[in-house]
Amino acid sequence: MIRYSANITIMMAAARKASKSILRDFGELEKLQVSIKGQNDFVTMADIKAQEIIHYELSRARENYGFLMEEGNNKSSINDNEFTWIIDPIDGTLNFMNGIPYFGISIALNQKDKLIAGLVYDPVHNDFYWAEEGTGAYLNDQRLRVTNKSTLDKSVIALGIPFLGRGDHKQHIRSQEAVMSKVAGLRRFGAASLDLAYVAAGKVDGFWEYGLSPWDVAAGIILVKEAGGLASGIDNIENPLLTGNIVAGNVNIVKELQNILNS
Ligand code: 2AM
Ligand code: CA
Repeated sequence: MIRYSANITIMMAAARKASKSILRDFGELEKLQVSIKGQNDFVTMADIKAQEIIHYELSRARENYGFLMEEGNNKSSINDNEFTWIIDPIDGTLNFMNGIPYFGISIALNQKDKLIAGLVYDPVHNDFYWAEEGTGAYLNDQRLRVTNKSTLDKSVIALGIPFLGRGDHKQHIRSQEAVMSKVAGLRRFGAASLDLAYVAAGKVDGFWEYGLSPWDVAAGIILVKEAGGLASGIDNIENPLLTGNIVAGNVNIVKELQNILNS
């Protein structure tokens, strides 16, 4: 029987509360009960409501912790407080909006210059992917390990694709073409935090994406590390939490992907 720490228990409770509101809204979107015109506002409200619930629950449980969150302008930096929650209330908003059941609630806890806990909750499947520094990574109460593939040819690699003119599309096409010829398969799921949780769980062998935000990757980074993998910068020196450029997987897969992406 797994013992959940106080922090993990608080994070799970906050995510579960928020998920009630998120799933109610997802049900409306799935049943197409939201007009196309009103969809953006509806989804923005769903994001804000979920974030408010998480913010309320976490501040009630822990005083004087900072918050770095996707919605709104009240973003503190991770250097403002000893402890900072890093939150994405709905990661994979475009999927959520389109009735595609692949999105997550991402909550991480940073202490000074390191991540000490992370949770990615997949509310549709009621799956908690969570990790704590030095304790390992888990899916509900099952211990997780990244896969042990030594080469790319049998690997399934998740990726992010730039959208709406953001990012370098030409460079992405070159990278994707180079990786595509060497792997068993590429997957674009559309929620970076859950993609990283899938790496930790060994559902995919690796993941890369450029230009993400701290709340997309924070929980996933500690999940992958505690599952025995690497979550690094694409150029290997940069900190993916700060730059948003991330490659993850076991050490062999990360090295191979870095070689291709940097050449
Ligand atoms: P979000 O859903 O919280 O915005 C995947 O590429 C990542 O980019 C997701 O984690 C997603 O986080 C973010 N993203 C923002 N806008 C996007 C869009 N239009 N399409 C796909 N991903 C988007
Ligand atoms: Ca996000």
